[in-house]
Amino acid sequence: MENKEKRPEWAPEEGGKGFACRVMDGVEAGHDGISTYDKKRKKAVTARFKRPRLTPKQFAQGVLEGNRGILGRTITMVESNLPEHTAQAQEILKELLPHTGNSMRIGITGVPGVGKSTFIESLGCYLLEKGFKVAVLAVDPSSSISGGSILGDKTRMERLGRDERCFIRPSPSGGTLGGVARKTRETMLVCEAAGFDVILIETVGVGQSEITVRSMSDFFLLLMLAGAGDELQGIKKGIMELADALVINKADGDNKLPAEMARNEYERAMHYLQPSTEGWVSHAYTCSSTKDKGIAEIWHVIETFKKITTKSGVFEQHRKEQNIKWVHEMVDEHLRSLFIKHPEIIKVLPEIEKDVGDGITPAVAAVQKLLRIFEGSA
Ligand SMILES: Nc1nc2c(ncn2[C@@H]2O[C@H](COP(=O)(O)OP(=O)(O)OP(=O)(O)O)[C@@H](O)[C@H]2O)c(=O)[nH]1
Ligand SMILES: [Mg+2]
Repeated sequence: MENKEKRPEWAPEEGGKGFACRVMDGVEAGHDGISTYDKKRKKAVTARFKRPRLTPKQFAQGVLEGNRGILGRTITMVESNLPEHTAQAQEILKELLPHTGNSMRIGITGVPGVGKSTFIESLGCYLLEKGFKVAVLAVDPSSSISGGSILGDKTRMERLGRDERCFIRPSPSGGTLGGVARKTRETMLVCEAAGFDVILIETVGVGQSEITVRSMSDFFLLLMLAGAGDELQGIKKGIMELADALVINKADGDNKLPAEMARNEYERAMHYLQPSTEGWVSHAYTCSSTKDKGIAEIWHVIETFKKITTKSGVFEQHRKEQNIKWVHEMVDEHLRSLFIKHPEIIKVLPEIEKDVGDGITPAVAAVQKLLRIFEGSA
């Protein structure tokens, strides 16, 4: 830096060159946090505090020690789409993997407004009181558009959000459901390594996302409402068959009796369904998430489930199968993305689609042609 010395205005005239005080030009950056105009870049700049770069081992160490800042940074890396972040996240996960698997993973689904977030708040607070550490995650495939509905939930889950022993993470946004699922799964593993005992995963039950969340949870809970028909709730038999427990929420006030009646009805209907988990009979319950009623009973059901399935080996078997299925899903996702992004495919696909649509080319022939193009130049 050029050392331009200036005499300060208040220097005595007689001080001459030998005056001991010199004023130097300031550094042209907002190093004090106040933005300064950068002449070269022609814009205001604010110097940022640079966080020290950590190695994957240091990240893993921080997570294992329960450092929340590092936990957040690790999850941000897991959720990033930048190749260098993905590579680093994998390194960290490798370090963390031996410390994962010690939580109870609970998936919670139901139609919008059924009370999933409120239920999570109530159950979460109950678990904190019992001394558990709780992490709340979400899978919301629409969040790429809306920015993540659980963000609003953070204010809804007010009691939980305030507690140090609870960690709430909104749904990762962007990409396909497969991409969102991968990020949530890995986030779940990071949370386990950080010592969270219970992971609650919220997803809205109106599409594919509940099947995805089912495939990453040990216990799957379906929240329902009394009085609304099955069709109205968008609940298909298939979803009921995925559930390890069916809970009629909002069983309070005038709704208490209808909720009890709905419970009886569903209890009967469940006799005819395939059990979701081998050796476990799913039942229907009622609860009020706003009044914290029935929550302890549901936790007792979950604990009993864990005991029974651990004893029979189904618990471990499930997780193994889920991991293997996950590998297959990721391979599918990767191959599909290679295919869709292939320059030759991009070129020919619209025309082939048009021919299939117009009935000129049979679908099978179109697939064969596409695959030949893909394999030929892949
Ligand atoms: N009376 C009563 N109201 C409830 C209960 N649980 C939730 N609610 C209310 O139902 C509304 C929706 O609750 P949420 O928890 O946001 O529902 P959600 O299923 O998470 O909704 P989405 O995230 O939008 O899918 C809120 O106004 C809650 O206060 C309950 O047990 N009793
Ligand atoms: Mg919600």
